[in-house]
Amino acid sequence: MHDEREVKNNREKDPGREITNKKTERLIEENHVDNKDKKMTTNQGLKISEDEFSLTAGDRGPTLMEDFHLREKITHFDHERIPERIVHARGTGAHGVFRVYESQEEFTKAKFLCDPSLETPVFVRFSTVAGSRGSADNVRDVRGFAVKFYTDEGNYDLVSNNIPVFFIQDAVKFPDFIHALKPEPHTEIPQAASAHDTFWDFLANNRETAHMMMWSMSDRTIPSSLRKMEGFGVNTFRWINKDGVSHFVKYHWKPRLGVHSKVWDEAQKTNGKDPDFHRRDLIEAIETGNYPVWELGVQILREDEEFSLDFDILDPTKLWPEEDVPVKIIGEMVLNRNVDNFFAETEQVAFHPGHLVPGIDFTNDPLLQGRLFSYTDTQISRLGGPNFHQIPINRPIAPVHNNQRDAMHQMEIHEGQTSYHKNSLMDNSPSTADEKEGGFSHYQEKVEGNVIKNRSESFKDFYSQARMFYKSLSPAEQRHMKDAFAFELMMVESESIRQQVTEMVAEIDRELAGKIAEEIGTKVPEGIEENAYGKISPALSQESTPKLTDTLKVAVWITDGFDHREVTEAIKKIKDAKAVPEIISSRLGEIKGEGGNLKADKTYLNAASCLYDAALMFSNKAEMSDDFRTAKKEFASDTFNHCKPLGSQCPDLLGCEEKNHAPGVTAGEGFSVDKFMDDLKEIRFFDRVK
Ligand code: HDE
Repeated sequence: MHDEREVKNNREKDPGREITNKKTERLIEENHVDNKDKKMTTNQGLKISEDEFSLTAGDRGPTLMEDFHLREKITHFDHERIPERIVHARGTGAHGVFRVYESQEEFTKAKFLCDPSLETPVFVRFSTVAGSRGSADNVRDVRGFAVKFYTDEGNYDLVSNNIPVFFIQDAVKFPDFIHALKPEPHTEIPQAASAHDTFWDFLANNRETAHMMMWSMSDRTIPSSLRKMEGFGVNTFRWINKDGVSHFVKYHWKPRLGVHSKVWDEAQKTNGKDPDFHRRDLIEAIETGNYPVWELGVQILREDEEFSLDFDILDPTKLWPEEDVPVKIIGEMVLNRNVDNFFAETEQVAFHPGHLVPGIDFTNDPLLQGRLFSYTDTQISRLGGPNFHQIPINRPIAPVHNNQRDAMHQMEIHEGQTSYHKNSLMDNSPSTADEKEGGFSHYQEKVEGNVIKNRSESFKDFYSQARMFYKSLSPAEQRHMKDAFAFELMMVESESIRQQVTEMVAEIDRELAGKIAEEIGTKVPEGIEENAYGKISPALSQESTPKLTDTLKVAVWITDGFDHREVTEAIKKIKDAKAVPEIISSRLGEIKGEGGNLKADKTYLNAASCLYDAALMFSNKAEMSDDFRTAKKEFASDTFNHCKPLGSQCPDLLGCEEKNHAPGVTAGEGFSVDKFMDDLKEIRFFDRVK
């Protein structure tokens, strides 16, 4: 509403840019440039007297080469773009802080995980995987969830996704997988979508993808907000305590607001109405002081428990069921500051799963090992050379001293005669640090075996956990998954691929395969036996997730002549529930009510149901255009079909009386704002639409 808006437009009062930490203070002190009230200069610091006209010989004569300002300005512009990320090109970032609740010294010596008094600055970048930098936010895709901790012992990067498993087991297949996922090479179609032949061809012919295929077709790949996604480290990591004892670790980020998703029709419409939906949602939440919060959780296994589960814990296509290995919540991350410059911060940030601190180490997970090579390598071409760690957003707050020198874009001036180890001229500086002094030492794992190019037998059960995931979902989630499969496969042109995928799904669940087959014209052949795995993991369903009304966006429709007391009371109730009302009407500006006026935030032309979490629609008191009526009906109908809470004073917006009494609807005669507020607490009514 207006008060929040005014805050938003006033940078001085914007809490989203006020809050600082050790890292952002440094960025502000050392790197921020403020142009306000300054004179314009060239890049050499020369003041410029004219920036509208090039230097020409005579009024209408030729432009002169000696106009160095023109040349410098255009040259810089010509080189403004850098290559986008090979994957995860589309993203958005924010600053924040992390704090551990209590010392984890029993498991790790990482200082930021052992000292609850320490506030560790973080930078987080969320992303989609497949699309280009300018693609839409609400595509069906895995989301990246990369966290850089600026610890006193150096940067630690936890480069996670919003899904706990991955498509492949070995990094050598990553280029193949990404080639299949990205737009097809002969047409560069489709953008940011997996619904095409090569993606599904890859899945059907690389069956290790079965588990992740199910997650991709689940509601997780159409999150309702970046603030409502879980994060998972995916790979199995290792923690080492000060006595050198190692544990296996899986990371989880749990959002305070719970895990929530859009429905597919809503996601597609959102891409049209607001392709920047997710980044806008995150920026606005931080700007209005609604800082997103996640808790960090870990699943921990002792070394002697390595073989205690019914799958290989080094296999990144497997998750550790929370019911078997509980998630221990150890700390909290709050995102409380938006970036000041998207390119300098979000685009140039460089994550790497190999950025470690003492107390954290790798395992032999073959996917992880391949990742360790890839990330630095790709930064070199993306960020123009090996000095990308000197770009402000990437600089650690811990001091950096070594003998690495020169290269493109070197920003440091290293003093002295020596740049080698060992030396006597500089007293052997910089010197190495032993463990007591904070030096990193690799975990001394005992390894033996023959050199082979093969995969362990223990990685070869592709279907059991895929089945467990499907069977753990609620009926509504299962229905959404079936619909997702059907949609994606309808977009696949090759009948053979559609058939192959149907057979692959039948290995997981014959009934699901049958339902999909019915919609896409394929058959489930006799002889395919579905997997017999019977385990269920209730934690995998989103149904039992926390449901909070905080920050839910509620569309409040009014027209001239509205009852001021009635509407303001409703708005107060929405605000009391910590939700965010926005007034929609026929025009911007003051809407004249009985007993007082209210300002409209949006009109029927630039508001759409897919951009809101619920709608409360008061009757039209004034004569309205046909366009307005149509838009209002469409808004109500989408709110209904997307299973969101709906309150409508008019009895006929939904087109039939039966719908007025559907779950989560209060409309017509029985219309009640209190009932609407109760419905809001449920967030969605998925069983409303079958
Ligand atoms: Fe990545 N991944 N990845 N990945 N990944 C990149 O690095 C790679 C994998 C993830 O916001 C790239 O800087 C390989 C799993 C995120 O900047 C690249 C393999 C997980 C981001 C790369 C994987 C991820 C990336 C592209 C398989 C979840 C975005 C740009 C062996 C745990 C980070 C870049 C950001 C980015 C390689 C698999 C997460 C090409 C080779 C599993 C969140 O280096």
